Amino acid sequence: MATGALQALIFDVDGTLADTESAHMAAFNHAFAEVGFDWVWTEDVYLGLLEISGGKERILHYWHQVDPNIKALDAHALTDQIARMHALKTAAYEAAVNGGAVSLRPGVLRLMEEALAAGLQLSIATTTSPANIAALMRHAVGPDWRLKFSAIGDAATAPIKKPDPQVYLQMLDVLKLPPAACLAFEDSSNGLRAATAAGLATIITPNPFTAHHDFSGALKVVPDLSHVTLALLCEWQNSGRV
Ligand code: XBP
Ligand code: MG
Repeated sequence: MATGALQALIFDVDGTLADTESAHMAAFNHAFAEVGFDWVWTEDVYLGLLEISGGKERILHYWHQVDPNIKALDAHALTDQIARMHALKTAAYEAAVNGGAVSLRPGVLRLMEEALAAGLQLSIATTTSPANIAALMRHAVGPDWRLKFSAIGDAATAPIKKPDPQVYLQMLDVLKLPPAACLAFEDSSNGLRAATAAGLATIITPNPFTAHHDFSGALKVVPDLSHVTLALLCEWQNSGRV
């Protein structure tokens, strides 16, 4: 049983379920120090780098920006070095999350529980690594967090990152639902473009790292989900159809 036409909610992770990017930024900087690189990503630098989805992709993008000699590096050695840095970063991020550095944004857990109680399906569509999702959800929801989700798409399932719609198209396929029966929740313009390209109406909850992004085409932009109920989502979804 679901509420009228709305049958599933599909959530982005970073910046939507939780304000994670400060913890990601700190973890990147930890990894750079671990490998002896004198790189330090400040908030200003990271704000710009967030235009690039995916941690490994972001490191490579930055490396091209700061080191003209990168072209001379052996491609395999470069890939290995980035993989090593990203593994150190992911371990540091997990430790930070397990230490309580990140909590779910207002209204997220209540809306999820309300949706499940009404018979809707829940899904996750993110560009982040599976280990990061598990750390966040285990800490915020508990060891059985996966039982709440019918479909989980991430960097391992969808290597073509947002704004490409791959991860959202995967989720619609697994949910066996048309886009019109779902709503997506995002925080960034890359995320909005990915969800929209998959045909999904999208609710945006900006955060300090994405407040300047262009959210035209979103169904709704709200500060957070603290006042968003299932009834309101159905109202917005129906108004979006008009
Ligand atoms: C946002 C991202 C991720 C994170 C870092 O993901 O772009 O890359 O910044 O995570 P989302 P990784 O789609 O959830 O907003 O280092 O694991 O890539
Ligand atoms: Mg996001």
